[in-house]
Amino acid sequence: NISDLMDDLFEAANTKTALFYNDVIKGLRENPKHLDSKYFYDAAGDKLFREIMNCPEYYLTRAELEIFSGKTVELAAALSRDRDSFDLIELGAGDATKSTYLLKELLGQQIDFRYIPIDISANVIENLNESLPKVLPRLKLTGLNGEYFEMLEKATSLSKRPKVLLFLGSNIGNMPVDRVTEFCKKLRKHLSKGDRLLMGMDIKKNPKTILAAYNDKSGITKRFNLNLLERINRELNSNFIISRFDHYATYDPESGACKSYLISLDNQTVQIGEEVFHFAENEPIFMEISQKFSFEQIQDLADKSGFKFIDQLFDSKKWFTDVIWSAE
Ligand code: AVJ
Repeated sequence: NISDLMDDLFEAANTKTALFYNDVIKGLRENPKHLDSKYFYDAAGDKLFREIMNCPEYYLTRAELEIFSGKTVELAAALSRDRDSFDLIELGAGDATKSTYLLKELLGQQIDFRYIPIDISANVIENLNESLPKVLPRLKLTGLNGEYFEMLEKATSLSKRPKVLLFLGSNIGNMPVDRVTEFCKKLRKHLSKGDRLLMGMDIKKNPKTILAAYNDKSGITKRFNLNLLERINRELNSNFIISRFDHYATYDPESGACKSYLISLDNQTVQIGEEVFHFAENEPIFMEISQKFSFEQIQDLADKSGFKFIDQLFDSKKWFTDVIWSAE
């Protein structure tokens, strides 16, 4: 009945808010303070990220789009070779602009597959359920809203067909570099031998090009970062004064780590629920890492996490790569 359904919905929403609250409190109690970049993506954050993708400095999306629009046939071949049917599972699907090229090509070739986009944003999945059937009426589609591995297990419980995992947009770069191998090993564990992984990775390049992508002139990346403080204000009953924080991005060409921080512009206290936090003048909150990879690092990652190299595609500038690996 309706009232039970409402109770369930409220409970789910409350659990989500409680997890968000706990992560925020925990991160801000630590030294150095940090917040988890997975919380960037509420409705406002999704919109700001779409604006980032249109920034002239943010080359990543355009480079990967060039691969997906220009090398669709090669991609489709590498993924569908030697199999009759499969599930095409996308981690962090976003608006699926890039994958839509691939979906169209696979449908055109009459290949038997189901598209299973997974996204942490409920918003994103609702939009895909709405928009994809309009452009691709023959597409078999099951959207899943939640955390990658929980939803990956759910996808496995729904079907036993071979899997192709898409993990695009250099989302892998959002993990601390020491956890990237662990993450790929975990992906491997959720796959069977011969299943495939198509992963978008940003390549080390001129440090100025990289830094500019995370420090755009129009200040959208700054608003994107500050939106997390606004989201905390909106959802967790807090009183951040947004103008008292500034965005700071760095890139270390040695390690390939591009990091962003919010810097407290003065001595201040902020109340979040029952908790009070002190921010010293110039104290940073670490917000996000966007790791860049060398070719050696990429091959090393495949070897260490149980994958075999199948193919690798590039944009014309060789700034970005989509690697295709097979589970060993
Ligand atoms: C969505 C994780 C790929 O790290 O490049 C863009 C997020 N942050 N600008 C990235 C982001 C700031 C983006 N990823």
